[in-house]
Amino acid sequence: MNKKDRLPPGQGLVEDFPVFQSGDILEVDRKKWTFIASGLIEKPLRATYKEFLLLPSRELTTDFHCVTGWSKFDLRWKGILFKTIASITKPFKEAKFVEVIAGEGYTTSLPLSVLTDDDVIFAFGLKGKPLTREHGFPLRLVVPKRYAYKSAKWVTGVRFLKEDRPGFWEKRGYSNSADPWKEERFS
Ligand SMILES: Nc1nc2c(c(=O)[nH]1)N[C@H]1C(S)=C(S)[C@@H](COP(=O)(O)O)O[C@H]1N2
Ligand SMILES: [Mo]
Repeated sequence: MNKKDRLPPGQGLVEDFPVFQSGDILEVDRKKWTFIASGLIEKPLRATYKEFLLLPSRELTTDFHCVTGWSKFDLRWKGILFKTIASITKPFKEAKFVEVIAGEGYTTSLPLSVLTDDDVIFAFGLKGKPLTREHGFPLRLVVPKRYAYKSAKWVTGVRFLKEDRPGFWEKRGYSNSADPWKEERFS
């Protein structure tokens, strides 16, 4: 695909990788950090940083689109596919949505069917290096097909739910479906 076709409507390409969040850049101690998967799943999961890194990992190169209008191409992430977490935790049939829990009260939510796409990853590495603090160390979600407020930084866990629980920006007037190709910016 050529560069123009890869840019969703109303977006502008940037060369640097901006840092954006609602509050402060968090400083997370990886020795104290745990990842917790809970809710409507057969096998709840609790993993330390070391344990999380031992799960089967993948590298993926994807594009990133912020709702404020910038897009960044070809970010090379390393991490654990959401699909892998789903196969380990075995969501019940009733689990239709997932609330992603991040530091300092930031949450976002997505349908389980969106998260099990092949390009959705819990990233702990970027461009061959460990993820930096400002981009979400120790772990962030990356959902390339949605505006980046769905790509939560400083993730601590996921909750599998029957009904949707709109997150931080979704409650503040931003689109819950957040598809950049349909320019779903606001609700
Ligand atoms: N925890 C947390 N994650 C977050 C946000 C936030 O405010 N808090 N902002 C989102 C938004 S709006 C964007 S554009 C991306 C920015 O990611 P970056 O700083 O790695 O570029 O993070 C997303 N993830
Ligand atoms: Mo954003």
